[in-house]
Amino acid sequence: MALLDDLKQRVTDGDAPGTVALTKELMASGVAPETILNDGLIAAMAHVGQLFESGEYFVPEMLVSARAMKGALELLRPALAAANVQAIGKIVIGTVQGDLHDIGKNLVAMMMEGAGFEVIDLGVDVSPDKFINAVGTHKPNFIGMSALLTTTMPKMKTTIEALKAAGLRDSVKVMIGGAPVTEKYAAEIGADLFAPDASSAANRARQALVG
Ligand code: B12
Repeated sequence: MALLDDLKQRVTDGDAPGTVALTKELMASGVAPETILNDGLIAAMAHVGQLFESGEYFVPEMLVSARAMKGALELLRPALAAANVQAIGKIVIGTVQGDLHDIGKNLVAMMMEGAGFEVIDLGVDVSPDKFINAVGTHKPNFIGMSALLTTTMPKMKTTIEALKAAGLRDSVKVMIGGAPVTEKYAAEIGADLFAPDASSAANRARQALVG
């Protein structure tokens, strides 16, 4: 679709006002929010990643693209997270220590909300201690950890170890994700659940809860 291609281009160019305007136009013309998200915004960020890998883009370009995407996500948020009357469970979510990537984590949070979860978002660069404290305070069913860097992935394991040391490991299910994270890695570090994307994250969490 021409408008979706246009949207991808705006995100790639880091044109925030253009991205927001086109997202509005697509929504008004009845395109499903999931289509705008997957075929427009996420596809564009994958392309930005390739441009970074090939040396055409540097950090500032990635950043302006990310900002453009965030603006559009705010618009899609209500449509993606349709109102649910009563929370079916609670999740504490955050990006692990040393890692500032939050677009994927925010999407997971949104889809969780849409699936009826109460979401406590700790933000980025979340230390194991901060996760532990939040588990103690909020008593969630799940803790969700996101990592986008191979160098920060080990913090997921550190956090699981810290949960064990605090005697809290059995009180929560640990769910992990992020581009470099795999099902195999989840098994290796003793996480309970892995999901490759935001919608399957919400589905798997709901399934784990209701069976
Ligand atoms: C945007 C971006 C940035 C932005 C982040 C802005 C922001 N607010 O998030 C900025 C410019 C800040 C940035 C900085 C850096 N980045 Co960067 N960045 C990216 C980029 C282009 C896109 C990431 C993204 O948002 N993708 C879109 C979202 C929707 O996808 P996602 O995050 O994977 O999330 C989905 C799933 O993984 C899953 N998921 C995510 N989290 C969770 C959590 C749970 C619980 C579950 C179940 C599922 C789940 O669901 C999500 C939705 O479907 C990627 C390239 C790429 N292809 O990933 C590089 C990339 C991740 N960055 C990279 C690098 C190297 C860096 C820097 C080190 C660069 C530098 N030299 O400074 C810094 C590190 C800063 C830091 N300390 O964190 C590398 C990492 C390489 C590696 N192997 O570790 C990548 C892969 C680029 C590359 N190809 O080299 N980056």
